[in-house]
Amino acid sequence: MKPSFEKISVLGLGYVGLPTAAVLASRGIPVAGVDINVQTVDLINQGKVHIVEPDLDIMVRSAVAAGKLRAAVAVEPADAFIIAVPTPFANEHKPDLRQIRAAVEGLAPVLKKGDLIIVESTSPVGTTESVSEWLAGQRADLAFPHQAGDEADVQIAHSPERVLPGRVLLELVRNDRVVGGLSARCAERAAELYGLFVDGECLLTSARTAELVKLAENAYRDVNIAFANELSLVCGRLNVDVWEAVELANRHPRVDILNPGPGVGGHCIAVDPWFIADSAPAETTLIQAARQVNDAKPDHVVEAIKKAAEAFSVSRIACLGLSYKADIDDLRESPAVKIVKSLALDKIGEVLIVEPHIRALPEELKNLCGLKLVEMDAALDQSGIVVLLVDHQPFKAIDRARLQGKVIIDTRGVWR
Ligand code: SAJ
Repeated sequence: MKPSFEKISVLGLGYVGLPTAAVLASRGIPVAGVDINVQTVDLINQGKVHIVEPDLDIMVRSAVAAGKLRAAVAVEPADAFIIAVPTPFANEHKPDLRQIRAAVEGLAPVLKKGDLIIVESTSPVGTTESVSEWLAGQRADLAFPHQAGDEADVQIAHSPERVLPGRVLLELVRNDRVVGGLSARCAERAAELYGLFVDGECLLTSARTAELVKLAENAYRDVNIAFANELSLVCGRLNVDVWEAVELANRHPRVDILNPGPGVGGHCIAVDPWFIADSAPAETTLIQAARQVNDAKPDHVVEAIKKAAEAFSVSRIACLGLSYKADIDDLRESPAVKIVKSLALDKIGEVLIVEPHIRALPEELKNLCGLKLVEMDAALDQSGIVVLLVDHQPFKAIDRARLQGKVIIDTRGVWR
């Protein structure tokens, strides 16, 4: 029997698209990856990767060597198109769907009867319907599901990615998958595609529900972290160790508070709740408050560092970690970046930054006075204040004797 998907195209070869393309290719399916970044395309075609994610390099290398994965800047015909481009927010936290629109416009000319399109990018409710409408505007010769339902020529679905950076390859295969179609047939066809590599269950629903479910998952986590962060401020005022308090409260069978930290970063949890707030501003008091609590947390850390620097007349501060969370290289929306930037702008002293996952400071930091990227030993030797911003493995392993006599500000509760 002819295989259902002879060729699959993945648009957007980033943190989600590239692993998805590699996993599909590892199942023997020819995959054409598409990205607007020529360097990314070149690197992948050499069997290399541009992101840090466990085992991804090995998988991409072997998929490219086997001839199953290729990358290009232009879209070519395929049986299925997976859109995994970023959906950031623009001014005033408005969702910016331009990259989805550009991907749709790129694939429209090569679309044919029987094709499947899956939007995996995290999207405001209604985006998948818009995709169908945009396509109809470009391809009047085809019938789309918002017009023709189950009788459409092309199937369109939304299946949000739910993988945790650092565990992407594992979670891509193991996690259950919410698959929302613009029609029942769309959802079934998309589930058929995920059947190629997902061991978890495919849970079929409508596209609108799938869109909201993804946003709700991340908003739920954001609200829980905001609670923990607020508690950390309360504990600071009342002189209670917040980590001990959380640990003890979590021994209650129905309490599960997440960990306080320096703030919430990344391209998902710090962004997605705003997509709900933008669609339903009057109904999202709690979701918006959580965003504000988490966004304000870096300022509290900066204040604590300033106070310590003043109290102990320290002029050199070690800041350990820049990424948005442990053991990855991703600096997007990172609270650690915000904190060192404020320290530099406020001229608190010399800031020695340690980030084992990067080779140079990012654009927004590199021209600021007083910031230096250094090795861990140099930072620890030379600084009077040590601020732990990210709980990377090498920082957890620091011999506590190295920290003696220094002022410690541990935003992750690692050195308790
Ligand atoms: N954080 C805390 N305290 C915690 C947990 C996290 O301060 O107890 C901070 C982290 O340090 C980081 C931020 O929150 O700055 C987000 O990290 P994360 O590990 O919670 O989540 P992400 O953004 O890496 O991935 C999330 C995941 N969503 C959920 O767990 C509901 C992932 O499954 C999604 O696929 C991903 O968002 C996404 O792409 O949407």
